[in-house]
Amino acid sequence: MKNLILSALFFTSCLLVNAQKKPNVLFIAIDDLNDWIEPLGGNKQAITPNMDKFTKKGAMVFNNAVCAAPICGPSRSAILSGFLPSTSGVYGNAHDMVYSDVVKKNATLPEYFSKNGYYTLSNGKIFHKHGTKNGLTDFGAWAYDEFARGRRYNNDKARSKFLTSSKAGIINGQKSPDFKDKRSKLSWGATQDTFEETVDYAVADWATKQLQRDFGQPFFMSVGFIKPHLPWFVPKEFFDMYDVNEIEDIIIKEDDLEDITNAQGKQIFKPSDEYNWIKKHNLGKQATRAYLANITFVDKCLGMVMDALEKSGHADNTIVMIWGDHGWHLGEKLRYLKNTLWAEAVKPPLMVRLPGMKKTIYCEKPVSLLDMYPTLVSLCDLPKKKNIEGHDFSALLKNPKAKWEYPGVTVSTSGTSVLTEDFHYIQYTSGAIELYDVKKDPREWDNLAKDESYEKIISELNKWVPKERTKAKKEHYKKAKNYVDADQDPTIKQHRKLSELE
Ligand SMILES: [Ca+2]
Repeated sequence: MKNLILSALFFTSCLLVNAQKKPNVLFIAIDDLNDWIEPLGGNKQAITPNMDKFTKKGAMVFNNAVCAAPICGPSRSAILSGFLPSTSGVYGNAHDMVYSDVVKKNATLPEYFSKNGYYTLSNGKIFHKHGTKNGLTDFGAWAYDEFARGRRYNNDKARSKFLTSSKAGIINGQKSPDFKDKRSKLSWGATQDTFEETVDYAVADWATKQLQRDFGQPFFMSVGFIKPHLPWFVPKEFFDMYDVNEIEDIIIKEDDLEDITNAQGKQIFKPSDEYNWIKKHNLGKQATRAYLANITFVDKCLGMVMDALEKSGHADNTIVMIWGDHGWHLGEKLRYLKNTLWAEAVKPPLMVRLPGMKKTIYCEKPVSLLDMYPTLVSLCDLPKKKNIEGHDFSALLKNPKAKWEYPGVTVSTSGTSVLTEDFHYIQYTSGAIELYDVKKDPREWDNLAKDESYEKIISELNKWVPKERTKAKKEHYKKAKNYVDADQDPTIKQHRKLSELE
């Protein structure tokens, strides 16, 4: 009998050891971060020592990663649901993924990990907004076993002092009378806050504490930073790291938009209001410096989390994925902000560390953030998730030159972008197209779409453009907004039972 008990104990402990062998996942989102980081070199002046340290210690950096959508809500909805906007109908920030027909039936990424033996927890912005709870924005609390609601979103005290009447065009506390578009949040300045008083510090601090826990099972931890999202207000120390007079000008081709025309030959894009405003007041260097200061700030937050991981007992058994939800224009294509199908907006950073990686490895293959879901499922040896649309890139993590037959596809309300290692093709729903030879023309200045010698290439790339576009459900978003508390929304709480999700 004693032997039987001992055998049973031995068997149980073996099971536990096996269960513990599954790697943990640390899933880190950085809002509106483009390639201005040391590992990607998009702006050589960027000071990001922690991202540099992270990759040099061992990580794969994807030079040609794309987002599934070039704006926060739909990009994150695609990453977490596993469906392109054209399938889910989530194209804009006003479309809540929980009302999408396919999302209703399928487990999101954290829910799938929860269903398969992981403890899931989150803080900060990972999902886009899904209602509020006690006045705090609810970034997908319903999808996690544990969700930490930190400080109020956008509560920096100096910022609230600056932004009393309007968020538009405020520079260092002074509102520009020439900036008419009140919808824009393009504004910046150094705050009097200490680093420890910021929202992102609170999220990083939370993560450092969680990493000291023993969960008794593998964990899936999401950490979402809101910088460098607008408005660009961070503590003064980060602005002080960049001398505005030393900031290099962004290289811009003033007639860049003239070769993007419709069937009648009419130019379809104009310089944006923000671009004209910055140009008129000669604020280009200031804007660049502000974005850089915000990146250096978030890099410090990231460093806190990575240092805590190193010191924890989890470092040797944790997969780290760091991603931006889309890119950002700072003058290129004569505009600021995001939500375009050009390279600046569709190419976010993606860096992945697997335990055992010892150096920076670059991969040129055009993977999508949509691919993170099936890749993590594969790396953690969970049952293959059915239905979702991304592709498992775990083979690339072992060999960056492994076979990869997919282009990076990005879908927006206005069209589709298809990126390969050689070409960038854009097809607008209006019918206008663009084609760039990214090896010869990395700034994507010369649109080759009307050159007949590229007809065959265009027809090949065209095959990747989704032919059907599921319609967005705007009416459902209005309904969601009427619920003050996310817990009271029956679509979210009562209808999302893990056992009923595929
Ligand atoms: Ca051009």
